[in-house]
Amino acid sequence: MAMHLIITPMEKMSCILTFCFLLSFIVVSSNAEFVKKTYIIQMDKSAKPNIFSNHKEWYSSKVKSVMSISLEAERDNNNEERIIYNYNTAFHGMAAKLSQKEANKLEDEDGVVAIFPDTKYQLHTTRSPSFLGLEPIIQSNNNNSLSQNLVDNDQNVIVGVLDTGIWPESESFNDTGMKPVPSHWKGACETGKGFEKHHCNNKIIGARIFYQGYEAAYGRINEQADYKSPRDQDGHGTHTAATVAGSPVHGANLLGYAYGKARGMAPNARIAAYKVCWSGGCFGSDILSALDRAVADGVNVLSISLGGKFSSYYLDNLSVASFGAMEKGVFVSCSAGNAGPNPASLTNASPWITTVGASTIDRDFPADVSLGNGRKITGTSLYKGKTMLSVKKQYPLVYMGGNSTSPDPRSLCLKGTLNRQTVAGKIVICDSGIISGLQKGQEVKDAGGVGMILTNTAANGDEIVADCHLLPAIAIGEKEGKEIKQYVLTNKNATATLAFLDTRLGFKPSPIVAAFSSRGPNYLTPEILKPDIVAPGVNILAAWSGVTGPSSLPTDQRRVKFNILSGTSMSSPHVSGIAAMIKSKHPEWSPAAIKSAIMTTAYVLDNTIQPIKDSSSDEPSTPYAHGAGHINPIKALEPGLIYDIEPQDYFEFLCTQRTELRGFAIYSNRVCRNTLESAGDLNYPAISIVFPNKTLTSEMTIRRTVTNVGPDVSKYQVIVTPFKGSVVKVEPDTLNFTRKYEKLSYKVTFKATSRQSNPEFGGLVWKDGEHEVRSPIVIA
Ligand SMILES: *[C@@H]1O[C@H](CO)[C@@H](O)[C@H](O)[C@H]1NC(C)=O
Ligand SMILES: *[C@@H]1O[C@H](CO)[C@@H](O)[C@H](O)[C@H]1NC(C)=O
Ligand SMILES: *[C@@H]1O[C@H](CO)[C@@H](O)[C@H](O)[C@H]1NC(C)=O
Ligand SMILES: *[C@@H]1O[C@H](CO)[C@@H](O)[C@H](O)[C@H]1NC(C)=O
Ligand SMILES: *[C@@H]1O[C@H](CO)[C@@H](O)[C@H](O)[C@H]1NC(C)=O
Ligand SMILES: *[C@@H]1O[C@H](CO)[C@@H](O)[C@H](O)[C@H]1NC(C)=O
Ligand SMILES: CC(=O)N[C@H]1CO[C@H](CO)[C@@H](O)[C@@H]1O
Repeated sequence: MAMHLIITPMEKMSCILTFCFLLSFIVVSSNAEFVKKTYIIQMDKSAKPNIFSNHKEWYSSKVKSVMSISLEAERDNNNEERIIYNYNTAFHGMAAKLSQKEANKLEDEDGVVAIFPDTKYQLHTTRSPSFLGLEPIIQSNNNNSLSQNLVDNDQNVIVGVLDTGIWPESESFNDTGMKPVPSHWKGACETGKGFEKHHCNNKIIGARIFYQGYEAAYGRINEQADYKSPRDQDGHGTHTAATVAGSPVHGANLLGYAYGKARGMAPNARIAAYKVCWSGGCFGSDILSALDRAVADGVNVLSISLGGKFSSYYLDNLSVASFGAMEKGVFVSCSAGNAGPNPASLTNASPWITTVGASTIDRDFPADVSLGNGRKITGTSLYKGKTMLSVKKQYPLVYMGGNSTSPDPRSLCLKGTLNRQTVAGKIVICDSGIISGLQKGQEVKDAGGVGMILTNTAANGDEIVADCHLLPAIAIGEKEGKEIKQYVLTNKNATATLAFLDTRLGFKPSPIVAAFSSRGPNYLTPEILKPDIVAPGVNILAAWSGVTGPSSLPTDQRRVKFNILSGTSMSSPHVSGIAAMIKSKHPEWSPAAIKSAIMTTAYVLDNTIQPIKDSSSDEPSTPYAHGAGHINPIKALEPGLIYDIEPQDYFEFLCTQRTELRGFAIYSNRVCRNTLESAGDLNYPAISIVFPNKTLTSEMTIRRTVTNVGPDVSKYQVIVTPFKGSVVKVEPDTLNFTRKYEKLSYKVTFKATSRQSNPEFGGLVWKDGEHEVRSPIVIA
């Protein structure tokens, strides 16, 4: 099994950078009346008059109507610039630059629910809580119902994290204010090298190690290279645990980058660390054992950022063990993997697992390459160090790649390929691939290079991810990388310099599905759409091990309290934390109910109100990349309806598959009752139609049952997107509930009307005026 951490990552950015805004931003003008501050304005979404075609337009007109500076005076600054952020997801409204007077006026306008100044000057939060709509609400002084929802969560939810252990001294695990460990907890605090009983507290309530499988394969753990105890040498487990349930830490940052408040998704939840990964790998048997133990200990949620080959349900230890966890009511969230954008590349696709893909947040770390010919190209970097290149000087630039007809292997900057004579004192261009970009930086540094430009190749396109390099280094997308290489190949005296621009917020568009995020379809069972959801997984700041540098290179002597990492390893703990939050609000909900709440409330539009894009194509992403969409935590607390699934239903699903059933159902004796006609009838919150033998007369019907978790009397109406190749009919098309927890069923019939060469995508939404319960639809 491998950790789902991206080591040579990439993120999309470049040309769109000019549209970046800072959320905390002040414009000072000579006239005090016109001093503008940023306000966050919460709007009543349903109050939009019909004359406006979208909310953005409406917000714009609201702001225009209260502007005290004449439109003429603002003609260079069009009104769009006053609105620096549209909230159309977890929170409805905008952030806008307004004078005090304008803000007062706006407060009295129809449709305005609340307005509050964004008082912090430093950039807030480790951004993902804020981006997810959790943070501005908690930080606001407003006493609105949303903050109540989030603040009162109790401390009885326990999240088990299967990973590389934990660094207990991190401020993210400070237990100040936490009540004693719940009495139902049966876990233990195992001790060993560097880990004593006192390292557990009311935040880290359990810590265990599992190494038998590892030692069976590799021999005894090298105690020089790793702690044979729950202590985290690597950093990965500390990062994921802190993302799930870290306590708030003010002033968190990595070498000054991403400065703000760091906190987990469920800061009141407890953490139990199960160390299953050692330097060299994580073994299925150790994972199986840890999972089993965690369930017995009494965890409510499991966060697993690991994956192996997904060849069948019964041969995959994680799949088998998580079935048992699900039977015991434990929610399991796993990373989808980083093998995207290849189709059918995902792991952990069992239907009882919540499979999480990765997307960007609205924060980036821009850095500029200025070429000798005057061209400036923007990439990304987390470099910060004493050795900076002068922005006024130009440095010789070298690329050893030859040309496209005769490529040179030295272009990859692998170990031992760089000649000191060619490289010393120069900025070296290295193509990405084979080893991590961080390691390439080390090679360039060792050969006397002063800087590095890491250029993407076709394999990773224009998606660039920031790295914490050991020398001045910037990652650049494929297209712009080509331009730089062309410049070097056609100029004898090519030069450049590198500049690092710090952290920017408000990046648009975001979210974007990361190119590396593994994709569907689910090749074991195409009727079950995977991944389930996407969550932040690019450039995520969280706690780190005290004995490993931020680049993870053995030569890296830097020590940091927080590190920035990318991968579906980072997105899965966001979902585990949000599941913990839902569990604390609805303790009786099954894992399937929690997953349903997360999926049916997800959003599919970005912060420019366009369909969420796919970084690998720059086109709208499909459900094979984003599943149900991007997680929307506050909505997920009150989904209206849920698609519930009992353990026996999952077993019936297995009965429809050609898989061995032995090994499943460790906690009960189950037999096939053959209640499911096909896998597509599993009560999943997503719909994936696979015509067995598609002809123009093919027809397929699937059945679903929803449980009312909203008000007793609720009336829902269905809306289905139209499809080119099929007619879709839902029966009945209204659902009238008379009490909470009532279940009502419906069926959906798909009739093929024309041949489509590609899969078609859409959605089915049940609406009651307050809730929108959306299931993605794929017709393949
Ligand atoms: C917030 O609202 C609750 C009731 O909803 C009330 O009891 C409490 O006093 C309010 N707090 C503030 C600070 O207004
Ligand atoms: C934990 O947090 C509290 C409150 O912020 C602080 O007073 C205390 O020093 C912290 N403990 C540690 C070990 O850092
Ligand atoms: C590419 O490089 C090779 C070897 O250096 C050279 O022979 C060839 O002419 C070059 N081709 C182009 C198009 O520059
Ligand atoms: C390149 O640099 C060398 C040495 O600095 C100089 O002699 C030469 O004229 C330069 N060539 C061009 C084309 O600028
Ligand atoms: C599948 O299609 C073939 C012709 O393309 C037809 O002979 C066969 O009967 C079909 N099978 C089913 C189950 O519809
Ligand atoms: C639900 O109620 C509406 C009237 O409010 C009615 O038109 C509709 O037929 C009812 N649906 C069902 C399935 O009973
Ligand atoms: C219970 C279970 O799934 N065991 C499997 C764990 O993984 C090993 C190696 O792939 C298999 O041999 C076991 O059968």
